[in-house]
Amino acid sequence: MSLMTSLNDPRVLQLAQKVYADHFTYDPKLELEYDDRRKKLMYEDILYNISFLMTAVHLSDEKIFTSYARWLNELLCNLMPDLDRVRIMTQMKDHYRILSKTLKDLPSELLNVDEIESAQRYIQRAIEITEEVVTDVPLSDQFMQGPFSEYRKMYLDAMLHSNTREAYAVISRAREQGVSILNIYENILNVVMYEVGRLWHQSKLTVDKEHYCSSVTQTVMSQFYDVLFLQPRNHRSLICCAVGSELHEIGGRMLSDLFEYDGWDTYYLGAAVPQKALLHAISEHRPDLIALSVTMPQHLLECESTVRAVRSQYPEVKIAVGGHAFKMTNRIWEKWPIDFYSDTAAELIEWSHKEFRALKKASLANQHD
Ligand code: B12
Repeated sequence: MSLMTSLNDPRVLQLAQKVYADHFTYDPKLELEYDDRRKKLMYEDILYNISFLMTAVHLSDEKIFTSYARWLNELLCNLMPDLDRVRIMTQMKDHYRILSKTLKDLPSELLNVDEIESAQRYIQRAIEITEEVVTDVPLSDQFMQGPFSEYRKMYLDAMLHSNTREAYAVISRAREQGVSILNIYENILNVVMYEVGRLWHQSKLTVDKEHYCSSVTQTVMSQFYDVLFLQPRNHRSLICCAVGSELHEIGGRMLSDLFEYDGWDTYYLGAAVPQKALLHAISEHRPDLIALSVTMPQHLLECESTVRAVRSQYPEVKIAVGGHAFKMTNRIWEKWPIDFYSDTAAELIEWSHKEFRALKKASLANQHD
């Protein structure tokens, strides 16, 4: 009896047809996700998979099959960027399980007991590898290196596996192990979110996963609210918001939280705040400082207009701007009537200490004159 390694072998074709049909019965969602072209490719991939498995079994070399499993998974992630990596992992694991079940029913003249046993072992190993490679995406040096990189990896890994509890737990552990809120925000959550953006840009992450990571990060940040609002007050107040139709709101929230932790009374207005609404909030709260956050460059014009409106109506209020969009400009903020620009919330806090100490000194000196 010839070995079942050829793609044209009628026994391989029969096996592939059964695995293919069983998979659609097992997972009806595939019908929605796979058009005719994808179905054809899926069938071909099943044929290849069986052929690789049989080759590995006959040569007693597990790696032939498992390295192919790794390669195939990556290929599918690149070919189907509309599907989440976890969804592709699930499809592949289902495929291996269905293949495993189908092999068990094969007549013994096709594969002997030892061969079946090896095939099952290789399939099991392919399932494990498929689980591992969900997070097997090229990560940037900035993400991988330096302090807190272990926390970053664990946090991202949990989110890529859609494991909200674990993501929350990683940050709780960091907190218990003495990592400061500032470091958790700036050097763990912030850097991970930038990595999320990079992975999305490279089609390694779907839009729904990007939304999920944002939502998890906001939930995780809320675990600090017990201490944030219990700090001694410094009698300064801040309004922060994202301008225009800007939907990116995590940077502004982080900044507000860190100011709250520094003793300020903060009013975070969130994303997409109309200029009129901001001006109204200023008239109500009379803040010492406003911080405007911009992520997408197309909202910079609106930001400039807001800066000028605040400056003319409330000349005494200090204005700071920041966010990802400014990094993509030729220092545009230098042309605007603002008091401070920085890349990070921490630098603004540091600046505010000096600035408001100097203002306090000046006002005390005036009182004595
Ligand atoms: C999460 C995210 C989203 C979420 C936002 C959810 C939410 N509730 O906020 C969603 C899914 C909605 C989204 C949508 C979009 N996004 Co988006 N998104 C991101 C992502 C991955 C992370 C943003 C983030 O939270 N970062 C973490 C925070 C903490 O960082 P930060 O905002 O920069 O803030 C820090 C500092 O800048 C500073 N800071 C912030 N504000 C201020 C203010 C002051 C005064 C100071 C001093 C400091 C300061 O303090 C913070 C801590 O240090 C980024 C990647 C990235 N590079 O940022 C892409 C990214 C910004 N998005 C991008 C794009 C293209 C989009 C979309 C067009 C399409 C899409 N699906 O992604 C839409 C547009 C939405 C819109 N109309 O605004 C691109 C922008 C590319 C470009 N050249 O402009 C990025 C860079 C992804 C990428 N790598 O390509 N996105």
